[in-house]
Amino acid sequence: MYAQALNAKDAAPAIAEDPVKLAVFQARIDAEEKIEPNDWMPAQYRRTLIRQISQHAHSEVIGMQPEGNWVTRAPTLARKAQLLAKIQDEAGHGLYLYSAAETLGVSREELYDQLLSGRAKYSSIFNYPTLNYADMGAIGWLVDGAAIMNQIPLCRCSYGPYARAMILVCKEESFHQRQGYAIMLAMARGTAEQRAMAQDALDRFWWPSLMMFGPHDSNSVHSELSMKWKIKRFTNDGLRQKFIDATVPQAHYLGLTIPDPDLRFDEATGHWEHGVIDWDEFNRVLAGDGPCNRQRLKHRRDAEADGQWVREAAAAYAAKQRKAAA
Ligand code: FAQ
Repeated sequence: MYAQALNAKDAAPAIAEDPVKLAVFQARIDAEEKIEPNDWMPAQYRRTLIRQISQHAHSEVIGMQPEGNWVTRAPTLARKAQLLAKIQDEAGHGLYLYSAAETLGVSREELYDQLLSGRAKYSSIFNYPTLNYADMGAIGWLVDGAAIMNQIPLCRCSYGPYARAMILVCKEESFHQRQGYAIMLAMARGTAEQRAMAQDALDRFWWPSLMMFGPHDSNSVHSELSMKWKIKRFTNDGLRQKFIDATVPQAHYLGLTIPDPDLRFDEATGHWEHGVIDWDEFNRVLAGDGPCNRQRLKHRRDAEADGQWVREAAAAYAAKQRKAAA
């Protein structure tokens, strides 16, 4: 019942738009003008943005859970404080992104409802468990690393509020990536046991991180239109390749092994060629059947229910203040 929707089944049918307005809109996009909330835009542009921005916001919110588990277990006070600050940043990104989505005429409550009912997707990566502290390093290094690779081009997204939100988000994600790499470096240079933990974290997070970039281009439902409208600037495979090219040398520097026997550097193209991604696993996770999907949504729903009295108290207090001021 609460499985994440597999395809764009919630998408409304295409609306026939005024061809003149559409041509003017496309010309503005082609001229690299930003589209702002009160500007005319095709219904499908609006829908695509609401879908992508809200999925992004949900990812930030659910993405706090795998790390939240480790705040009390991080090895030193400094490590706990760093992890807590990172998680707090993610909450901020979620709120910022919900605000950007609201500029498109959808309410935050509606978006929350889509998440809690399981109708909305969030990034597949957050349905994997975090089993040891090195996972905090791997998440910062790989998950934030993949997030930045995907989000730097979004700073040039044609929709103004989303593009501007991405500037702050990317700055913070870069910091997260570095703190994650610093954890990996400390562990890779530590005891044999710590090195083994770092390798184990890389082994478990490598392939799910590659899946963050979305399906193979040939199966990407939205890429063509999103590229035409400059919501996306690169295809899923294009960004995945950039991430691999940037990350493999970083793994070598750590002295760790990427868990892909087919990984090889192609001198001719200058790219690292990778093995086959397990798309069945990706589709299973998207369909709600990953290792932690149920746990993540249950936790989120419980938190929402636990916070109900706070929202009610705040609303009652605001009503009292209004009455007193009247
Ligand atoms: N997981 O046609 P496409 C972070 C869905 S933030 C789940 O290629 P599109 C920060 C896709 O939505 C991470 N679903 O779709 C952090 C679509 O479903 P729909 C999140 C996925 O939109 C770090 C269907 O498959 N980042 O990590 C995934 O053109 C550490 C067909 O796919 C963003 O959201 C997936 N991996 O391209 C927090 C960035 N991939 O709606 C805590 C913004 C695809 O038709 C700790 N989003 N799907 O039912 C994007 O750039 C794009 O939406 C893509 C997908 C590239 C994710």
